Amino acid sequence: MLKVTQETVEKLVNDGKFVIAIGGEHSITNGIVKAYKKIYLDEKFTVIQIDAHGDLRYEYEGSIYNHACVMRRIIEMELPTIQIGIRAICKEEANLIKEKNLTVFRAREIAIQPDWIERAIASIPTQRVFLTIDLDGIDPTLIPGVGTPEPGGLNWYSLTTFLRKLFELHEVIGCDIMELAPIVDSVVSEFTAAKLIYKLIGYQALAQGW
Ligand SMILES: [Mn+2]
Repeated sequence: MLKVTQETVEKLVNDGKFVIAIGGEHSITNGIVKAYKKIYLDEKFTVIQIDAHGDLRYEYEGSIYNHACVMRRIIEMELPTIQIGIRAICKEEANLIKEKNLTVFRAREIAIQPDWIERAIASIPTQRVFLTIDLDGIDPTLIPGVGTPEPGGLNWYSLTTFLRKLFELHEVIGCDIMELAPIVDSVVSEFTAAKLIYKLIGYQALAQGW
């Protein structure tokens, strides 16, 4: 499945499309990022992850392609990462963050330090970025329909202000929005996710002068 995802994204990007992938289990991001890694070869890009969880475990529930491992696979691809909105990590992940000196903007820090946006933008080491949004990074009162909700998280204006700046100041080569798990009799999560995609299209259009 990851291979098919990779080939599909590669084809779309090579056709000149700007891809916004939607899902789905967060491990899908592995296939998508591999496509960009192949297209951009040795030109580095940073993977910016908005997420409640570190997703840095080596393996989870018997698979190295579990949603809890997606960023570990990306670090193995030797791409720089910035993690934003994190508020749930295990010991293994905390150790890896220390050992590899990974850049993490925790949800609590985001809530109380409004200058996090400037600091996060300034911490990006490359001009090109790939953006992966796990919807559980956002406050679950805005998007309750996710697989693993966590209290806290980014609010709408904090998130969109950051994203707007990111698209303005960096070249976003692609993005994905993952982990939507609809709730019966509510469209709040789907609507917010759709609105977020609409925003991303707008930011890219502004940045690229479409
Ligand atoms: Mn995730």
